[in-house]
Amino acid sequence: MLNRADLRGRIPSAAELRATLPRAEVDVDAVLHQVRPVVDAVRDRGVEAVLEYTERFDRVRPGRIRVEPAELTRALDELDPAVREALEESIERARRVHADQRRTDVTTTVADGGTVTERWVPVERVGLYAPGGLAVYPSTVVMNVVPAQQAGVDTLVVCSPPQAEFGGLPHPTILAAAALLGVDEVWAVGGAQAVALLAYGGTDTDGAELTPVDMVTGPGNIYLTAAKRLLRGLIGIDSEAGPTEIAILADETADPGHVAADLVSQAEHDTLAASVLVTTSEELADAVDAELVHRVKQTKHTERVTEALRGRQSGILLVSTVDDGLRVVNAYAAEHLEIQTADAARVAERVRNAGAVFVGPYSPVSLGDYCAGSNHVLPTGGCARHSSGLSVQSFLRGIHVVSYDETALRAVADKVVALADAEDLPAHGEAVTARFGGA
Ligand code: HSO
Ligand code: ZN
Repeated sequence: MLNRADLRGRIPSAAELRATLPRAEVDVDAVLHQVRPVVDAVRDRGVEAVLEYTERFDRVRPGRIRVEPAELTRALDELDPAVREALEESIERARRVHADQRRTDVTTTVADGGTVTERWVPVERVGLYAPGGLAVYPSTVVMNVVPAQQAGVDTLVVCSPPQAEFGGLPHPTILAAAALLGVDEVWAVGGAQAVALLAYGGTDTDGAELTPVDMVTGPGNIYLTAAKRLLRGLIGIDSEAGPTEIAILADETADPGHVAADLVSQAEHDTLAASVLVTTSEELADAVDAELVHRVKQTKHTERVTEALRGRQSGILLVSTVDDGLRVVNAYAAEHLEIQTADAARVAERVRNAGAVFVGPYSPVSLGDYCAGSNHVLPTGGCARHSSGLSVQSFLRGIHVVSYDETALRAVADKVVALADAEDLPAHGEAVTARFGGA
């Protein structure tokens, strides 16, 4: 049921690969003109504008949008105990991995009396967007909040769209996840208006204040992404998340049932999701295809999965050797890459471009989505060639602290002057020589 391309016997160029396996395209620029008035209205009229857009887009008009602490507690009390336990496990594992990402300040003595210290300072206020509607992902709340908390971010604000069926509150699982994580500032606001409110701040109908944040992370639809693009600079943003992708590099030792199950698992997210199998074995390809037919029939979201698997962005690529397969997956730079080959750990060491790598038959992507301890906010659309997933580092800034004494400055003064003169910026040099009796 997947498209197939035969690349055996020749190594495709990167351009050829891109043509063979096109990526789903989401044209964010096309909606910027629709989003700009929303952002401007929230900047100019605050919560009043937020409520108007909420009524229009979410078809609900909450009396106030700041969620009361009691509502968070209630959502947690009413959470299914099995889900609570699973979320607790997910949080605990993610905390362990992300705690190890914390950075320590480093001081380098550059010259006698001259040091540069790199101080790692967390962002002060961060807004996290949690979508509502079809994609209610408490796991994504975990994956955004945990690294921010481990980085030492002072204040986290969660925004999630109000839902008419929950009395104008965000989805209760989102509230419960926030409560479990110890986030107590939650606002019932969604879409572009949420990003604008986070960026500009505002006052609720009952006087509660949302102080502007420094950075906004979290996934959302094209309008949310457009708002982030418009506000980038005023606020920091995470990378733009496109449709999810799974690539599997497999040889004849892989279990076709597992491979098919994993391809379906990510196709379930979105009709534009990409499920790609790169394999040296035609028998495996045939067996996976046969398994897919059964699985797709049985799975809950048959239509969505079928559309994703049949899309131009999904397919099977046959390659001659695992080495060629590595070339292909490195060129593709998938958000998620599974290695299901003999000696998978050795093959995985040679992966250069991927958001996250899942090694061997017992490390499926869905483990990473929830409970591996790794982060599931990962670069899509080939951005894994130059970017990493969300981590503690995403919420830190490295500030260079320069401290030279008189002797150290004097020792290097002529070099500063030479470079300043070479750039025709003599006042730069004079700022140094002025300290030593010069002009
Ligand atoms: N696979 C998605 C994350 C996710 N999966 C959330 C389930 N819930 C993008 O990495
Ligand atoms: Zn997923």
